[in-house]
Formats: sequence, structure tokens, C-alpha cells
Amino acid sequence: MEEKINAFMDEVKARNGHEPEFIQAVQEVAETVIPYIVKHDIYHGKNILLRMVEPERLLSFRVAWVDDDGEIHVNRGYRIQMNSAIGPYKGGLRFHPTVNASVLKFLAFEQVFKNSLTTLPMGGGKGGSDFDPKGKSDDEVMRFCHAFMLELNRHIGPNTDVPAGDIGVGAREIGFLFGMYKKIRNEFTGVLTGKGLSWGGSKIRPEATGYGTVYFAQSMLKTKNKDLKGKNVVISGSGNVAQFAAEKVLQLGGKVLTMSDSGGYVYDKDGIDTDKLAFVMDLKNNKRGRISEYASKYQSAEYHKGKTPWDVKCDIALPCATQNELDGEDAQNLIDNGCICVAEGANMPSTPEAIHAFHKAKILFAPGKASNAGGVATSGLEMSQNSLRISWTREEVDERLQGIMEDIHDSCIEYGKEEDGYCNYVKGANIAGFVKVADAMLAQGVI
Ligand code: NDP
Ligand code: 2IT
Repeated sequence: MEEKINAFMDEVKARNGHEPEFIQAVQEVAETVIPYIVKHDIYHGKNILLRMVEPERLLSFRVAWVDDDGEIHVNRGYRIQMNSAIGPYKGGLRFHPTVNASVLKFLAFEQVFKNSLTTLPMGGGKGGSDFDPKGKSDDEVMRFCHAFMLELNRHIGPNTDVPAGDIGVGAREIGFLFGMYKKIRNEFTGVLTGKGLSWGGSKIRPEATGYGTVYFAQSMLKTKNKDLKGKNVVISGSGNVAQFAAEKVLQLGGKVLTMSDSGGYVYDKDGIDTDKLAFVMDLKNNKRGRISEYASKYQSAEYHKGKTPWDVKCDIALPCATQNELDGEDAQNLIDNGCICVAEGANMPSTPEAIHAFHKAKILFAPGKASNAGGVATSGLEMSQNSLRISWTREEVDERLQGIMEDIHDSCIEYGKEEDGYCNYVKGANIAGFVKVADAMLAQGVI
């Protein structure tokens, strides 16, 4: 088996050798899915995984824009249309200086499996730019978004490809992007998700990724007859996903000890309660400040510059910032400190060494493509509401979100439960996600 996996990976590396994040994401899938393919005649010998690692289309384009001082800047824009076997391409846009083809291909690849897991008819895609929104004025961000959509508009559409937010792309950016799409195409359609509530957005979409991650953690804990009540929770990040993960943890009776950004983390021994979380939301979403300001405001908190929060003793860890933010040593720290459950809010935040350590210690570990799927699932619900030209209540959307997260958990158990009863959620998510897409690809022939 190892030989088969290595042969496959050699081929992937030969074509994509300069793309480490993409190779990392493919390796994890290959290790869990190839053994399944070999055992199932309908998939064996069809090169399905080889077809899945090649994007259906990879677009790269120039984005030129003018700053407030009249200076001209050039950024690179991308859209990776990875797989449309089960629905229109669907996935976020990331604006961050680290964005490149490797990062977006890993995200688009994971998105294919994640979207399949949601049970909704969505293919996988991802896009973005190396543009850095930090330190830019609202007008500069608007001009950049308009310039970006000037090109992107010809490649997307409500039945073709439906982008949304990701790192650096939130409500403000989606508004500017939607405005330009509508202007150029002269149509009001659900071409983006994460829209404002008064112009086609869905209730609960801003909350969905963070809430969904905590719902998933709750389902995992339930298999051990445990819940979130009274549990100490360490969260990384302080953006969209981290904020609403924290909110749901508080609602379910847990205590949030940390939040972070790329500068460092804050540890509040008294816990980040609802009022303090409101401060973080205002700081990050309106003032666009740094998490270090939390420690200046609250005396119960310490700021750890340049550090990640994984050495803080906790029961549950929710990495909600970015890829590869939690390595093997961090994982060992968490395990040694008694952590029983890790649910990824971010995409691929744990390195392969970290995942290996979690599995070895047999603690509950959920990969992002399962536990953070609530965001894109609620995007799928936004698409349905747009098509029907109606909007569901908060309660209706939240109920559907909870149902979808439970279904994803069930799928992981179905395909991931091992002989000793331990659930390998990585294996479960990869195989369950694969099966639906592979069946559709087989039905549609070699294209
Ligand atoms: P935001 O831009 O709202 O927040 C990102 C957070 O992560 C910020 O606190 C940011 O700090 C921190 N961060 C970003 N890059 C780094 C880095 N290199 N090192 C340390 N910290 C970093 O993004 P989201 O909350 O939307 O996204 C967070 C993660 O969740 C990403 O992995 C994303 O792909 C994933 N995700 C998002 C979904 C969504 O619906 N938005 C859905 C599913 C997954 P700083 O401000 O200093 O940059
Ligand atoms: O990684 C993700 O799932 C997202 N950034 C959300 C994608 C979406 O289309 O809502």
C-alpha cells in the first residue's frame, strides 16, 4: 500500500513540486483514500484521485489599482476552479500577502471534500490575491475590490462559481465585490455569499463557521459522554471564525482562555466573557486593531508577543487562525496538559506531525474540512434562499446548520471508526467526501 501511495505522490510532486502546502493537503488525502480505492473495484484503476488533484481551471490575472496618494499598485488575482462534479464551484476568496498558487490550490482541494461532506450540491473552488488589506483605507480596499471584480466577473456566476469570504475578506469586501459585479453584469443574483442581510445575505452566515466548529466539537465530546460545560477552551485567531467559535463556547457554558492574531496571543485567566468578546469584535471588526490592546484594557490578561497559545493548559483547543499554526511540539504540549479534543476552525492549521501526535494519543481530533464546513454549508443555504427569493429566520438557518454538522459527524464515524472503536475523523472525512465526488465523476465519464 505504501508503495502505491508513494508512486501516486511522486507523480503529484513531479507536477507540483514547488507547491508545499498543496502537496501536504494531497498527501493526507492520498494516505487515507488510496487504501479505500484499492479495496473498491468501482473506483480502482480509474485514476480518479489523479483527476481530482488537477484543477479543472486555474485563473491568474493582474489587478492594478490606485492608492489614496495616487500611486499605482499591481497585485496578482487568482481563482482556482477545482472540481464541479457535484455542483457549481464554491469557496472563499483570501486577501493576504502570503497568497500564492500553492496556498489556494491546497484550499481549493480541501474545499472539494468539505463541500461534498455538507450534503449540499456544491463543487469546490478558491481564490484571492496577495493584496494586504491591513493598513489600507476603506477607499483603497474598495478600489482594489472593484479592480479585482472587473476581471473575476467574467469567470463566475450563480450557476458557475460562487465565491465568498476567507482571511482578509469579510462583509466590507463582499459588499464592494458584489457592487461591482452587479454594475458590470446588470443583474442582481446570488453570485457571492456572505452578503449583507438587506441585500440577499443569510442570517447566521457570519456566525456559521465558528458556531459549526463548536457544534462539531460538541458531537465529538458526546461520543465520550462529555460536553462543553465548565471546559477550558483555548482559541487561536481573533477574526471571523475565532470570534463566533468563542461566542458559541460561551453560550454552551465553556470558558475561553485565549485569542490571538499574527502578533501574539492574549491569555485571560478569568476567561474572555461576553462583554470582553464584544470588545474584541469591536476592536477587530470596526477599529481594525491588534489583540495586544486587549491586555492593555483588561488587567486579568497577559499578552505573549510572537507566540501561539498551545502551551496554555486546556480541555479543548480550537485553532481558528491559519494553516500550519500548530506543529508537532505544540500538539505534544496540548496532550501533556490534558487536552481531550481539538476541532479545527481554520483550514489545515495542524501540521502532519501534530495530527500524528493527536492520533497516537487517541484524543478527539477533527480536521477542518469536517469541523469548519458550517461556513460553506450556510453559504449553500444562502444560495438556496437567493434562488427561492426568500429568507429564512435565524432559528431555521441555525437548525439546518446544526443538522448538517451532525450529518458530517455521522459520515466521519461511518468511514473513520477503527477496530478498537477510536474514530479517525481525518480518514472518515476524506473517504466520505471522496465517495460522493468520485461517484459523480464516474457517472459523467472522462472529461
Ligand atoms: P479573518 O481574516 O477574519 O481572521 C484571520 C485571523 O487569523 C486573524 O486573527 C489573523 O491575525 C489570524 N492570522 C492570519 N494569518 C495569520 C498568520 N500567518 N499567523 C498567525 N495568525 C494569522 O479570517 P477568518 O476568521 O475568516 O479565517 C480564519 C481561518 O478559518 C482560515 O484558515 C480560513 O481559511 C478558515 N475558514 C474560514 C471560513 C469563513 O467562513 N470565513 C470558513 C472555513 C474556514 P491578523 O489580523 O494579525 O492577520
Ligand atoms: O474555507 C471555507 O470553507 C470558506 N472560506 C467559506 C467558503 C464559502 O463559500 O462560504
